[in-house]
Amino acid sequence: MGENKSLSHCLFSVRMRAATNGSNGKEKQHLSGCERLVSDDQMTTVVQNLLQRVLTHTRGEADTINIQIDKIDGATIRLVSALKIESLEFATVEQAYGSAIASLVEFGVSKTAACKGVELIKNLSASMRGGMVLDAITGERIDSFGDRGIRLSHMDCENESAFLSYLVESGIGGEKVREAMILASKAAFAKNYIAELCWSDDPHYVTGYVASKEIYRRLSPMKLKEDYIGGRMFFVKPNANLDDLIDFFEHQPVLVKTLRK
Ligand code: PML
Repeated sequence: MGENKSLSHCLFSVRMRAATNGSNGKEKQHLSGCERLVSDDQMTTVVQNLLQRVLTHTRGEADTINIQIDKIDGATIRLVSALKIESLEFATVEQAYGSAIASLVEFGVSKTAACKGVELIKNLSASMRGGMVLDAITGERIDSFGDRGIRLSHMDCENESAFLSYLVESGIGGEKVREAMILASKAAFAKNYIAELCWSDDPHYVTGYVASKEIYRRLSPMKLKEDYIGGRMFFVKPNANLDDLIDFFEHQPVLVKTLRK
């Protein structure tokens, strides 16, 4: 599982968000976001790549694109291990939900909480920008951030080519899974974390996942094509301190490493 080492050199957190601004009768809406933790010599290329991504995402045309760059002291960055990847395919969404619930129970979530979790995402009326936090035993939602949820930030892989090789060797690839794996590996390192459940808001992307402190288990299909609603939730121990969790998720810089370079 994770490690608690730090880096000697500083990095830069590059974050980009695209949104509609609510003008011309349109709804004000978050469209997409992406981020990296990179060295200064990679910054220009990374900004260009992220801009290309937010300009070509599938959720509509952006009115506003925000780019934020912050210097990160290497001594504050923690290195954590990438989760082990598994992939399961199902004939129907219902079978995938059943498997998600069984996996969550295997990871330590109660059946009640696992079922509530699936229902909560299924019944969302709009996609969430971040994740909900649920008590892993009672299934009660313990954050009060509504549709926004809690966003994970300040994370990346430690070595891009090693990380991409790790994904390819696991039979997968692409930006979505790259980002989801980094996010899930960071989240798994949080104190009092038990598991995560997620599926995408991308109408063309039907694979979702459940994760534990060790495993990233991909499940497909977790929704039907053309469905614009997705969400994410974290199941935590009943005694988890929400402020500590939010602080770790939002502010702790983390690099995810694979075993080989
Ligand atoms: C998202 O779009 O944020 C969720 C991506 C889920 C990726 C699942 C996978 O392919 O492993």
